[in-house]
Amino acid sequence: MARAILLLLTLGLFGAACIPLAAKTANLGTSRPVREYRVEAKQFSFAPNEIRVQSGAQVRLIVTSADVDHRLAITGINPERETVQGRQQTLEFLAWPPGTYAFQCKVVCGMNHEQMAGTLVIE
Ligand SMILES: [Cu+2]
Repeated sequence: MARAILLLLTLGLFGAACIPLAAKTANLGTSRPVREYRVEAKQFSFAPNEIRVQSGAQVRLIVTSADVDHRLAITGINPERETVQGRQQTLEFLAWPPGTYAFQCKVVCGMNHEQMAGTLVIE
């Protein structure tokens, strides 16, 4: 009996833990128009350094470099997609939840690399 109760409790907790993940996956599965933004990276800034997007939008950032390799990474947004391909990087993500997110360059690209930062605002 105790085993059965423990099993039910475990299954219940696992199921509750899966609900937010299932909701997030369901959002990603819908087809939305992609909003594309272009960002130019060069020593030692991003242009624009503030990007405003609508919450719920599917966003594609196309980052190009005017000089050396850079890598734009947005804290809290799809960190697994922080990759660099030559001198162009494409980041695609669902703009959710609303808030202000910092982004920065993750490649040490010169003396003032630390200044390469900006803000993504999901409105
Ligand atoms: Cu850099």
